This record gives sequence, C-alpha cells and structure tokens, in this order.
Amino acid sequence: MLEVSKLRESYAITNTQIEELERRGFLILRQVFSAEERGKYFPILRDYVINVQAAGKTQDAVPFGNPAGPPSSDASAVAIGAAGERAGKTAFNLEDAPPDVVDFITSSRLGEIAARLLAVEGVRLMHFSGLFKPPGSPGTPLHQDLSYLPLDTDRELTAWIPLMDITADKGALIFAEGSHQLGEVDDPMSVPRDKFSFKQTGAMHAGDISLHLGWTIHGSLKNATSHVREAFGISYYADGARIQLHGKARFMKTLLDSSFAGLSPGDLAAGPKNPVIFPVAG
Ligand SMILES: O=C(O)CCC(=O)C(=O)O
Repeated sequence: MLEVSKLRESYAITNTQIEELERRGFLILRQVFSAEERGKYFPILRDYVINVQAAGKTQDAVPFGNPAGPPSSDASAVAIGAAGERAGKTAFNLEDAPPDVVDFITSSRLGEIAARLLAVEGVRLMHFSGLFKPPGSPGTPLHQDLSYLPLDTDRELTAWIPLMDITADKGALIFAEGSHQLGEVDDPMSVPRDKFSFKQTGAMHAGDISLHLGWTIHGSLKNATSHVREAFGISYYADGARIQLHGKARFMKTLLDSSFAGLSPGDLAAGPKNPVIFPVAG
C-alpha cells in the first residue's frame, strides 16, 4: 500500500485552463511547486535519475517517427529530431524508487491537476521517466504519446516537469497546436508543417510545468546549451480505462510487459504499477 504523498495541497485549475488544454492540446502552469518543495524534491529526483541511468536499467525503446521513411530535408524537422531516434530506453519503476521519489510521483496535487484537466473523477499512474538531455543532443522527434500506450481512452496526459529554468535553446518542448483533434496519425514526423502552428513552451522557471494530451503531436528542440537539460515526465490516464491494442501495436508490447504486466486486452488498466493517484483513498 502506497503511503499518501505529502504533496497534497491543491493547485487551483480554472475553467479557462481546462478549455485551453482542450483547444490547444497543451498548457503551461506556473509555480506548481514552491521554492521549499523544489529544494526538497528536485535534488532527490535529479540524483535518482542519474543513479537509474548509471545502473543502466533499460527496457525496449520506443522508436519515434517512421524509421523507414525518407530522411527529411526540413530544417525544423532536423532541429526537432530525426525519425527513427529512440526514447524511453531507461526503465523507471516505483518499486525500486526511494520514498521521496515515490512521494513526488504519487503527489495528489499533480493527480488532481490531471483529473481536473482531463475532466475525469480519478486518474491512475501510467509511467514516469527522467528526461535528461546532454549538452548538444538533438531534440526529441515529433510523436504522440498515446500511439504507444495500450489504452482505450484519449483521457491521458503527461506532466513535463523541468527541474531547472528552461530556455528555447535548452531543449524546450514544441507542440503542434490543436493536433490532438486528429486522433492517431500514421507518422507524426510527416504531418505537413504548415498544417499546424508549432508552439514552444517559451521560457519556463523551475516550479512551472507543461502538460500535453495523449494525441498532441509534440517533440522538443535541440539542447544547444552546455548544460544537461533536466526534466521529469509523469503520465496519467483516466481511472476506468481498459487495455486495448491499437494502431502501432508492436510498440505496445513494451508497455504491456512493463507498466501493465499480467494484464491483457479488455482488462481494466489497473495493475499494481498503476495506482490511483487521485482521488486519495481514505
Ligand atoms: O523531454 C523531451 O524532450 C520530450 C518529452 C516528451 O515527449 C514527453 O514528455 O512526452
């Protein structure tokens, strides 16, 4: 049984913010974590990510874009990242995470934000990962998170939590505004660049978070600075969702074997690795 997170105090979400996320597919929230909370949790999260990466625990990577497709000569695509690059290689698990990291990941403040924005009663943990980008590394290719999640719902979102101030040249996220309305697309890297307005998060301060819906086409820009870009991602989905294979099902095996171990299509997506984060029991 998980201990109840200490990060319980609510962060107020307005109807305007709910509408903004539904319309644009992404949203920035300012100062979700106080200076005191950042001082407590961020160094612990940083050490945790570095330790997990150093331990070399990996799982199958999710290939972004269409590796078989022609190389893009579009400069913006190159800046965002080349098709076929892989992400999510490092395996992060609640079971072997230190208590303060578990506390942060299971924060009902973040869970409540997710539930309010998704307009659902409750949310479960999908997965989480350290998103550290070394100096000079390319951006993350455009992709849709839900295309590799074996879920039957579009009520899924990711909170992208920078552990430091972010500038456009430090691997900022980029979103195709409104692209979630397309649902699943065959190859997000090939969506014509003039079809959507591409928006960056803009400058973010530590404590701000960026949220995007599961079908929002997004990626990140190159880290052109001489510092590691440190961010942490936590994804949630509506409690009550079921396991369903769809679209690019072959990439879903990784998630079925890890985040949903023991579950099969049709089952409630409610395994031991997917605790209810909000509402808090008791
Ligand atoms: O951190 C990045 O560069 C990309 C993150 C991302 O794609 C996500 O959080 O869904």
